[in-house]
This record gives sequence, C-alpha cells and structure tokens, in this order.
Amino acid sequence: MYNTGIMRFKIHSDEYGRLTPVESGIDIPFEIKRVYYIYNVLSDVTRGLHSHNKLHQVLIALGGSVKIRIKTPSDEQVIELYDPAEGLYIGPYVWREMFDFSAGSTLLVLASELYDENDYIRDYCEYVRKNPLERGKI
Ligand code: T46
Repeated sequence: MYNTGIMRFKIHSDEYGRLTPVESGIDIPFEIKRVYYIYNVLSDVTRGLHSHNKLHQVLIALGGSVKIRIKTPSDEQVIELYDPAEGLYIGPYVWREMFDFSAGSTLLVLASELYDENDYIRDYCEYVRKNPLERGKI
C-alpha cells in the first residue's frame, strides 16, 4: 500500500531495562513539529475515520496495543501495534481507523505539521474523489 510502512527503532537493552531513541529527521523521515498521544480509550471505540492531504505521521503504541486499519480505495490492511520499538508510518491520502485499544494503552503520534483542521478529509466519498494517487484508476 502506498504512503505506509512499518519502522523498526533501535533498542538499547541492558539489565536496567530498555531505551528506544527516536530522532527527528534520522529515525523519522520528517521534521517532527507536533507530538500528541491518545489514551483512556474504551475498547469498543473507533477513532480516526479520516485521511490527510499533507500530513506525515508515525504512530507508536507506547503501552498496551491498538489496531490500525489503513485503507485506500483499492487496498486495506489491519496492523496491530504493541511494540514500543515499532512505528507505523502513515502519509497523505491514506484513510485510517484506530480500534481495539487495550485497557491502559497509549498511542503516541509524531507529526510533520502543526494541527490544521483544513488538512483533514473526514468524508470517505470525498476522500476517494479527491485522492490524486487514485486518479486514472477509478
Ligand atoms: C490522526 C490520528 C492517528 C487538537 O486540538 N490538536 C491536535 O494536534 C489533534 C491531533 C487533535 N486536536 C483536537 C481536535 C479534536 O477536537 O482533539 C480532538 C480530537 O481529535 P480527532 O477527533 O481528530 O482525533 P482522532 O484520534 O480521531 O485522530 C487523531 C488525529 O487527529 C489524526 O490526525 O491521524 O489521530
């Protein structure tokens, strides 16, 4: 699927535990301008249900687990995040839905831009219609 991918981060492990560094522009393929985290989500809740025009993001399950459905008009995949040393990259024009949050889970998101509601496409039909990566295919 375009504009998505799993990223593996370094782990410094010793008898005192584990440490994973994540550096902007090095481990993450963009400058990190914003960080937010999603937590206290009930297990029957689905979040997301939108796409972005410009935004690049990396999602990391810092604790617990969460499933992410990533979707384009021609492809669909569900990825379970549970490893704090693993990130899911999601770029522009990929629909995302986050669900099945385990109790006490925290989803960290590193984003390439400051918050801008105008960058969201929240209607699936509009997303399909406006998606430049699908032009000529549908
Ligand atoms: C995404 C997925 C993975 C802000 O004020 N600043 C922010 O940086 C963000 C992300 C949200 N908000 C406000 C906007 C809404 O009033 O927080 C509220 C909840 O946001 P939203 O319903 O968009 O949250 P999710 O979990 O559906 O989606 C979020 C991101 O918005 C989105 O970019 O890709 O996480």
